This record gives sequence, C-alpha cells and structure tokens, in this order.
Amino acid sequence: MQRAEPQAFERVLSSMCTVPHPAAREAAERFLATNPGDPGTYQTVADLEREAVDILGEVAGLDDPAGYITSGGTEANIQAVRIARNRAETDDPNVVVPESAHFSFRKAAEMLGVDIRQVPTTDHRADVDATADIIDDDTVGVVGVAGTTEYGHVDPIPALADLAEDAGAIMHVDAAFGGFFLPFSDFAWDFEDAAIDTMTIDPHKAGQAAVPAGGFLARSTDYLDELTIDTPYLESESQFTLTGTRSGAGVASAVAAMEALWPTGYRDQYHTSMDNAHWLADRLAERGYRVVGPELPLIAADVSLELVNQLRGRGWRVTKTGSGEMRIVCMPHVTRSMLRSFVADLDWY
Ligand code: 0PR
Repeated sequence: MQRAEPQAFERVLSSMCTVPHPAAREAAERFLATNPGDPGTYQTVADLEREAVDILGEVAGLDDPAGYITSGGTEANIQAVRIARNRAETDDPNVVVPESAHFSFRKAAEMLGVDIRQVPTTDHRADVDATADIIDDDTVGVVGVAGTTEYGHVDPIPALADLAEDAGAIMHVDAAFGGFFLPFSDFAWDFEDAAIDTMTIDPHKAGQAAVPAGGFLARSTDYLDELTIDTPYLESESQFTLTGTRSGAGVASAVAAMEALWPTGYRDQYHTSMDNAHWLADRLAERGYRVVGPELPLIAADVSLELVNQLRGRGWRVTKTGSGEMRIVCMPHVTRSMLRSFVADLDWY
C-alpha cells in the first residue's frame, strides 16, 4: 500500500496552522514519548513547559506568568470560562463575548452551564457601549478577541477590561491567532496594556510550533487554583489541565520555536506577512472587490461563492466568513509567489 503523505502547504490560504520551524519539528519528534501531564515521571518536559510559559509571558507582557501548554485555543478558552465560573458566587453565571468570538466559547458554555451573551460588533470589533449594557450582576467573565478568526480584528481590550473590572468579572483575551503578531503592532492587547486576568495565545498558530501546542496564561497561580483537582495516585498531587495525558511534542516544539524566533524572527515574520496581506488586499481592490483588513495578516473580500469554489477546484484552500466573504490568512508559509499565482488563477476566470 502506498504511504499516505500530508497535504502540501503551497495552496493553503485559509489555515491558521503553518509549517513548523525546523527546530520545532526536530524537538517535537524527540519528545514524542513524553507526557507533561505526569511531571513526576517526565521531568524534563515539565521543566520545558515552565520555560514555554515564561516565554509566552514575555510575548504577552506578563512577569512571572502562570499557565500551561494546552491542546489548542479551544482548551484555553474553555479553561478561562471555567475559572470565571468557578470563582464567582452566582448560580446563574454568564460570560459576555463579542459576536466575533471563536465558536469554542459556545462549547465552553454548553459544557459548563454558563450562559454566553453575544455582543454586537461595530466594524468587526466588540462594541464597548453594547458590552456595558449587557453586563449584569451575574456576569462572571468578559472576553475580548485580539485577532478575530474571521477578520483578524482586535477588540478594544483596555476598555473591555475596565468594564470587567467594574463588574468584578474575569477579563479573558483570546489572542490565539494574534498573539505572535501583536507585539510588533500598535494595538493595546497585552497584560501591560490592560487589567487582563487570563489569555489564550497559541504557539501552534503564528508561533510556528508543531500541533498540538496551544497556550493558556493567567496573571497568577490563584486563577489556576480554581481548576485544580486532586490526583491521588500520581507523584504530583493535583492537576489544573483539562486533558490528562498531554503532548510533550507540543510542549518541546513550542519552546524550540519560541527560542528560535522570539523576538526577531517573529518580528520579521509579522512584517513579511503584513506586507503580503496588504499586497493581496491591493490586488483585490484593484479588481473591484470590497476588502476588509488587513489589521493582522488576514483579509476578507466579497469574491463570489462560485469563484471561490472554482479556485478550490484548482486546489486553493480558501474559506468563507459567516457573511460569505472569501477569507485569506497570510500565515508564515504563505509567500508572495503563492499569492501571485493565486491572483493569476483569479484572473483566469
Ligand atoms: N480562538 C481563535 C481566535 C481562533 O481563531 C481559534 C481557531 C481558536 C480560538 C481555537 O483554537 P484551536 O483550533 O487551536 O482549538 N481558529 C481557526 C478556526 O477555527 C483554527 C483553524 C486552524 C482552522 C487551522 C483551520 C485550520 O486549518 O478557523
């Protein structure tokens, strides 16, 4: 039987995953058979996880960070909602999220019995006044997105954090996608800029680590205490992660990628990806399309579904936003020459 090979990345324009950095690939392979979920047995990878969290803290402006490497942004967002719920006293908790928030918050809500209240966006950003209106005595968390999945936009994080603080609620920032681009932008998004309690920031997206390596950060270990359960028969006595056995490959590759790239490599990538996104936005605008972005290296354009399907037929991996626009993410594997051949194919139809 023929050996299965993974897809090539040369026509992938919609994924938030990318080609891992060579050091990340090598580290992932070396640490395949390790489990940071059992730090008593797998000590080296547990130490590496501490390093990963420290570097994530540097990226996100947080001294002495608490947190861990998750299975992805979904787990990190679920944990944030769980903390918000567990530390609050109400029997009827709600978390306020912009309508642009990732669907993982809906999973969290369903599992945790928390009501998710969606706030409308204005120009693809959470509306602060609408957020203030919707917060009530049972609001246990407020979410801001720093780099939305569909449009790459950044919510007004400091203003949302002020609202959360006034309400006695947790402020969670979802920087799953944006976190490794934003340090080089002018946006106010990190722990130094605002009264943020917890954050999702994923090495397996723009961090260029191997999958699975999501990131969860908290301002102190007090937050993690809300998640802790006893683990009587392990050498370690408790666990705050959602999953038990976890990928040491993800942890080791996150450290390797971040050590190789923070900050210079990520800065260079931010500029290259933004230049590519601007270049594509200009080409699409010249052709009469209405383009949203780029705020981060992601654009949406009102290319027809028919044309998108034709491009998919030629092997291009492009997706649509909920409102039907074509969406393109300029991840590190997306080069200018890829975009040139994409535009040539667009012109062909
Ligand atoms: N938060 C934000 C802002 C996200 O964009 C995503 C995923 C998540 C949380 C959840 O992260 P995990 O998927 O790591 O749990 N955004 C992409 C999406 O749902 C994920 C993705 C990645 C999709 C690669 C496709 C793909 O090929 O569209």
